[in-house]
Amino acid sequence: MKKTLSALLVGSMAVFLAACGGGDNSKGGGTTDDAAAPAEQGEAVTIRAGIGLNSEHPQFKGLEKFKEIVEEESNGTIQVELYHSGQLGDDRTMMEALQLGSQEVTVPSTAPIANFVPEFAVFDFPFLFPNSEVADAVLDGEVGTKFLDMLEEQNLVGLAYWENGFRNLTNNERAVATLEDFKGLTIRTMENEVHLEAFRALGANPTPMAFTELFTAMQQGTVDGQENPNATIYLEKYYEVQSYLSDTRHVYSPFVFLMSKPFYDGLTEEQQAIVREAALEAGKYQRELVRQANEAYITSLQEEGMTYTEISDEDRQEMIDAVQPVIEKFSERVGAELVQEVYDAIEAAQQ
Ligand code: TK8
Repeated sequence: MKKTLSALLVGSMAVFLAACGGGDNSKGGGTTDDAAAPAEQGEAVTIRAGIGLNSEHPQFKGLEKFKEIVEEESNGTIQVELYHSGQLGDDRTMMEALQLGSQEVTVPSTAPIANFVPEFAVFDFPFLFPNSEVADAVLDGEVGTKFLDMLEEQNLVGLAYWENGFRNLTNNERAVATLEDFKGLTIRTMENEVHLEAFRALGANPTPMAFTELFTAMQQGTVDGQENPNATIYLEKYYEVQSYLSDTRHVYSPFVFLMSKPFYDGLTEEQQAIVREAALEAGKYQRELVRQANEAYITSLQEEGMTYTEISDEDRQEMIDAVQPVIEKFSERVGAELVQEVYDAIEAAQQ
């Protein structure tokens, strides 16, 4: 399928270039010393970008923006195909496909990335980022770049941070307002040890599960609840199977725009610059959309019948205290120095 497609694209490129009076569509490779426009270098390539969320989510809108920029800037020599709702698999499967070069782009949360690069666990420390602006400053700054660089060893290229957002708890048992209220709730978590242990420390009974299986698990009552940003809760229609929403904001979830390294390495330098720029540019747009959505859907979710519970500062502090041992344990695993760099960057961003 892929071969046929790219053969077709190369074919039509040859026709296009001949019509333009060009003629050199020799294979690009990693570098080129040809100063011609991108459309005249390298062979036409296709990026298949897949995510777990559906096509209404700002994450998909961000991918549409990425597609628009890339196809325009490359004069169509880079085509982008978009897949949503886990059409290409769950986060882990898609990341593995990127490693092998059988898929080009995916945009997972940092949580599943920690199974590939353990240091990423730090970004899922509960209550780490105070707000999105601080997260932007840290992730877009030196510290964030340092983590993106670690992905290369795993055959992945991290092009940009996007935003999933602050995660909130939903469940079917009770309005969760206090630490006590977590007790015994069976909560689906992402496949990440920090999340697992944090929910255990809060007194819940966490069950790690791929996102693609979550709706059915809630519907069938396999789990009492889950946690995700409001945009996901609303756009995935979790209100149809969940009654209570709590403003726990227990962790900020960054998204990372990942590209297959074998694919990236095969692009010309100009093509690499185009996808890099586009991932950042589309990310700015995506962050704006998702922030508005996460805020606006608080009302929408109540209109859909969910009971909304705010958490008092005092109760939140009890939750923060409860997960402290988990943060200490994983700080050791990540490396105290690296964790300190993250804390320092957070502090610097708040000045
Ligand atoms: C979508 C996931 C999802 C994440 C989760 O593929 O698994 O709960 O928040 O949005 O990345």
